[in-house]
Amino acid sequence: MADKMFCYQCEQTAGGIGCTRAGVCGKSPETAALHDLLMHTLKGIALYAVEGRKVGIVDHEAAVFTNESLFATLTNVNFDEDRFPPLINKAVEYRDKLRDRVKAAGGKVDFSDDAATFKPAPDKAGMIAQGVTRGFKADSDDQDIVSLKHTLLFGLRGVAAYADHAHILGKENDEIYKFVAEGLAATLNPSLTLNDWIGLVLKCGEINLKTMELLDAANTETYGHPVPTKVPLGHKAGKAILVSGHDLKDLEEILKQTEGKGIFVYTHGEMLPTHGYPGLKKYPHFYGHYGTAWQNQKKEFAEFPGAILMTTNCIQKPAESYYNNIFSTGLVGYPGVKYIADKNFGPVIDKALELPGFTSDLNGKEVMCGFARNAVMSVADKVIDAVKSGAIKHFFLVAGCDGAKPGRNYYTEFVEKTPKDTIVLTLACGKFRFFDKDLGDIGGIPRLLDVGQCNDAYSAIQIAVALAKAFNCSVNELPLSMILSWYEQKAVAILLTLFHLGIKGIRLGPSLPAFITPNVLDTLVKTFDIKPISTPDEDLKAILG
Ligand code: SF4
Ligand code: SF3
Repeated sequence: MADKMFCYQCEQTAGGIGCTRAGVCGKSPETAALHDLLMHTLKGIALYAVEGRKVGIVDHEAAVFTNESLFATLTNVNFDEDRFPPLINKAVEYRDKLRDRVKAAGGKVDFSDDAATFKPAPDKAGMIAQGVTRGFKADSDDQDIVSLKHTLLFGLRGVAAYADHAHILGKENDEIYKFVAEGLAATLNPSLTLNDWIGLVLKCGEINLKTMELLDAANTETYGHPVPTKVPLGHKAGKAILVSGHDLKDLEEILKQTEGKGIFVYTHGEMLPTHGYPGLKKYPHFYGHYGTAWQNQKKEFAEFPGAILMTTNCIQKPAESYYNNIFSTGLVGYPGVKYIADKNFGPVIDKALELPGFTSDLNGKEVMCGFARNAVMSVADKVIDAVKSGAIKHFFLVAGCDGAKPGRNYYTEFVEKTPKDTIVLTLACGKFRFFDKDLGDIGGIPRLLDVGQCNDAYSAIQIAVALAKAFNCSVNELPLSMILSWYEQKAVAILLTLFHLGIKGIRLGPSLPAFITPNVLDTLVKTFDIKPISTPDEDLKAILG
């Protein structure tokens, strides 16, 4: 049977090769085709954006639009096919306007690439047909080049996501826009060599570091530096709203708009670390955390007695029982899920008031969050002394995405088995495999430190850099091992940043990306000593000796 689509951007891709009938994530072939056509059009914009800069033309709006559109095609963000035709038309409009400006300024515009010239079909069905022939399978050169090209494209989706978060909080860096355009345009250049591609992929890691630094500044300048904070996992009797995803501004809006309404606000998934921000934790009705990682949402959301808001990834097809209670905003979309475009969350609030809410208090467990770079560095002397005295023997960064595969139990077991004289730093939704475990402390320093969301990877990097500085060595020489889990494209961007920083010996799981060819993997192994995870016992033995 002919393939209906091709997507292999995430860890759960079908058979470890590619989704060809429908996405394991639930993405339909039609939505996949529209994602592909939008991506294709963004490459067209990029060609003119790169040429425009040579003649002094920078289209800021088109650059912001490009990042938003890239974010919309990230795994588990937008499954709503009706949202894409307007985006594709808008992209073509940006492309053609930019072409005319570049032409008027004397720049090069005579591109014959289809991405630079194609005309969108007048309707959704026609666009789907156009997208089918313009997807990832259309790249047909050397397989290793295709592998690196797609690594770049997926890395750019991650960069775009982080840049979009920063932009929402008013922080931008033109260098990011410039590179996103250069990277997208490069994918249309058939004369680039394998070495050029390796350079571009590493440069993507460098730009992602700058992007994450920008996002860190956006978050901390807006909401203050996170402080260690106890977060209840129970609930309060009363009406309830659950906020999921990664967007701090949306959460703040919900908190503001629910003030005095008798509604408690709970976090879900990657929103857990937001409890540590002074600018958010000040709201008395910002109560606790509910549920675990994204892949458990069908069960957990069905049991939540209030309204639910998805601000970014990862949304899954809602079950009938809560279809009417879930809302999306920003770039998130799911067919039939009510979309809030204007950040007036009145409909979410009305729904929360209409639903029963929790009928009694539940004093459940508590977990700690807020160990971002500022909090950890404020006790740096204590940490350094503990390392010098031998009280802390090793640090593990067990970080990254969660997912549905049973093999992800590795991370739970790994953390459970870490010796008592070691510290576990964690970030992103993979932490839900072990976030509520009581690992104790070492001289008052908790053994499990939650650095934040995947969006806070910069914070973990800064902690590692500070430790290396204190011990006058490189990060690779620290008693620090990185045990990473990946799922979507933000994790790809972070991995490229770690390569850019020259970090060696990363253990990656639960499986390696399908878009990495054996030759590219071989280069990564030789250069960065990257390894797949094996078993917790074997890996701990290999690390600790
Ligand atoms: Fe498949 Fe992942 Fe693509 Fe979804 S995002 S279609 S699961 S590869
Ligand atoms: Fe998780 Fe989707 Fe990647 Fe932010 S919420 S880490 S998977």
